[in-house]
Amino acid sequence: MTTRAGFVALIGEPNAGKSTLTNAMVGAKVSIVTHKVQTTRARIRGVAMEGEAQIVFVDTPGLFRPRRRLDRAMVAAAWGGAADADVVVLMVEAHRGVTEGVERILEGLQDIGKGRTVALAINKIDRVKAETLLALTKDMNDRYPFAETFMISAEKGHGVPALRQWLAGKLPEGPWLYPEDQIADLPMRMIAAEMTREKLTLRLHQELPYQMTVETEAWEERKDGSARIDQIIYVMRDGHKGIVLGHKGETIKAVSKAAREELEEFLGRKVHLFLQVKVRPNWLEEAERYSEMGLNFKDGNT
Ligand SMILES: Nc1nc2c(ncn2[C@@H]2O[C@H](COP(=O)(O)OP(=O)(O)OP(=O)(O)O)[C@@H](O)[C@H]2O)c(=O)[nH]1
Ligand SMILES: [Mg+2]
Repeated sequence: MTTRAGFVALIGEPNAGKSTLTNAMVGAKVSIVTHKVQTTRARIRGVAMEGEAQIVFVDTPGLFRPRRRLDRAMVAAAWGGAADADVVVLMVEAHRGVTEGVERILEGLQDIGKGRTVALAINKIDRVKAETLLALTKDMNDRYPFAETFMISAEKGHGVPALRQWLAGKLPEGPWLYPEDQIADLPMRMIAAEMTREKLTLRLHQELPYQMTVETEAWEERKDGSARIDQIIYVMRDGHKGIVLGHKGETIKAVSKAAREELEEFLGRKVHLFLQVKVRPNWLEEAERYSEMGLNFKDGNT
């Protein structure tokens, strides 16, 4: 049997469902998901098997008009993911159609898409009627020569197996890139930090999720088989620290509990999670924060 292997980059506007699809393809939660935009900050690789093919999905940060250094580094990471991939899948939201953001991505694809298979995945089909889908398919294909269009619901799983099968066939022949049982290519300490960031993002309102970052500071394997994990939540202002802690520490307690439970499920063992909040007004301009997130600090230069 000939084996195949390669990289499939998922790109699209923030909130398109890239991380949801990555997880659906892999069959496990390797990338965090929230209803808020700009959840994913770096490239997250999730590995899926389809017959004799190993598909390495590259979940990327959403593409938007960047303002801050962090935004620019995120957008650069996303386009970089597409440029390094064998196949690119552009995800758009069925109910939003061709937005200005989608138009800008199509412009970028003129370059990055050259010599590369680019497919279109219209996601969240559970939210619209069939007529809308047909019109959107036509509109998008008039604008760009997609190799194929898929109509999917990443969340409900509709169309996901068909897309995976098609992608497998587009990958080059060659040996697998990861051991067959590996599902993610991301250091465990980073996955753990992401889980906490997801729980924080779900609880915090307005701009706060965009002004904080989470890092795993220490990881200790204990003799009883459990793990002690220490994490730092960096915020920019004293007031933010108070909000993250919450009244009588309620917020941080709830976040810590939810993150710990998810970590325990992921690791299959007991976890002791310790969260600390630190005020660091300038963290968005610190190179070390970017390497911890898996981003290139210099990509943020104007
Ligand atoms: N109704 C519906 N919602 C979906 C579907 N797929 C994803 N979502 C929701 O859309 C929201 C965004 O999903 P994500 O997977 O985080 O989107 P993303 O593209 O990774 O977003 P960024 O990381 O911010 O770029 C979440 O609330 C998902 O539950 C779908 O097929 N149908
Ligand atoms: Mg995401």
